[in-house]
Amino acid sequence: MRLKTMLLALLVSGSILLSGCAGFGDDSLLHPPKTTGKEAEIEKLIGETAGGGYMLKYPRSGQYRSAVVTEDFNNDKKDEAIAFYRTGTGEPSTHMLVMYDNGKNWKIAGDYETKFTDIDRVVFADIDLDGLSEIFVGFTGFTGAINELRIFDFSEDMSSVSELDFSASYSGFTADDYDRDGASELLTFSLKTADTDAEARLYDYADGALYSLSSCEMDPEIGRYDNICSGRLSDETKGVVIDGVKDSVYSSQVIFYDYAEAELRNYPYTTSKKRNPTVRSMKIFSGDIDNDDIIEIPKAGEAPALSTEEETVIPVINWSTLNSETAKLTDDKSCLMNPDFSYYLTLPESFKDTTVATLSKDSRTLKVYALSGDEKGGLIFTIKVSDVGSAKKMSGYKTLESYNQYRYTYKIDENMPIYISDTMLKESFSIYETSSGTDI
Ligand SMILES: [Ca+2]
Ligand SMILES: [Ca+2]
Ligand SMILES: [Ca+2]
Ligand SMILES: [Ca+2]
Repeated sequence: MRLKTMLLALLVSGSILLSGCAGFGDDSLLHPPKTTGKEAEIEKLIGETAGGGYMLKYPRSGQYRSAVVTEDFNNDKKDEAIAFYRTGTGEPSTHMLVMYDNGKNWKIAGDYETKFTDIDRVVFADIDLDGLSEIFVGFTGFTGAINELRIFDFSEDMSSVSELDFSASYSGFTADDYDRDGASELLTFSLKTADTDAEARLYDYADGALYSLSSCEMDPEIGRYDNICSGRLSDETKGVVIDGVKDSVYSSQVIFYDYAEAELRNYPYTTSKKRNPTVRSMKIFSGDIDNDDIIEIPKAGEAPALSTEEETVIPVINWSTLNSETAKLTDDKSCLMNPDFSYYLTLPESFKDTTVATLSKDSRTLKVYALSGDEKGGLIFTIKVSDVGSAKKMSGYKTLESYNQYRYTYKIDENMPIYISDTMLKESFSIYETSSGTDI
């Protein structure tokens, strides 16, 4: 079984999926290639408005990565368009141009100008429940150190756009219905800096303005958020899982609105005084690994401390889901992960607590041994990754799969102390798409 969908699912699971989104390709040119129809009209309007040289700007993160996003915001079967560009002449500035189709021509609904040099991300969500998505734009500088969020709203006839009286600095943000009232809320996250506390904050909307509904502490030790995954944590609860890193050690924080207590919570940081059970040295990110629309969080099992020079003992990764009532993680699926070569093995029941796995220094060889007390016992099987086309003989190894430039092979030891068949091993093996550590 090949699970290509695993990280694809991870990458989109947090996004608010609006249909009909389209981009203009990946060029970042002063003068994009001439196009036809709607795109040409939009392009012409951008050119006329920018006047002279301009450079399209592409959001760095998030679901929408195009410099021009077309989307039907008010469901009237006509798209509206949002374009980002930077002027190259005089005092440089970044523009967000919002355009609408009045039935005859494309017109400007708004031209927002800022000194920020780049766009971090764009999110669309309906926070006032009028059926029309608001535009959430995160602006950022060259270094990406400062991100500032602004929100824009179309007028009812789509002919103008106004900015809400709101701004927030953030390290990450998402929008979804986190409190089960049908409307989206805004959720922002901040890393600890000299000026800011590490916190998550949920903003709700009332009487034309956003207000802070609830906030919770986040782990101030975390230096970077590598993966932000917004979506369903359980059947009832939506939330966000944030995988962060500090000194090459990864951990997850699960932010959700506690419906009963009416407050934002962070599992495990503010709900448990114990060590974060999601701490792991392997670069593995949370995501919906089994496509059931619920986010799983990787929890590293305890690996026996064996003295091995050539090999590193790797822990079993228990993919878990949050029970928001008890604020505990429930283990769903136990795997051995090899993130360097994007595969995992689902362990048979008979291997739990009876085996230990190691990876070679170059991660190409994974070995599973029986546990003998606290020591490494007999070898059960080996998985080796070689380059496709490599002339090196892999004596005794059988092929599991070839994928991209790699061939995945295995050898079951003839003296295996715990039984595994070729079929069992093949069925337990899955390849997944490599994650680059992008957030949603
Ligand atoms: Ca429309
Ligand atoms: Ca709205
Ligand atoms: Ca809501
Ligand atoms: Ca899932």
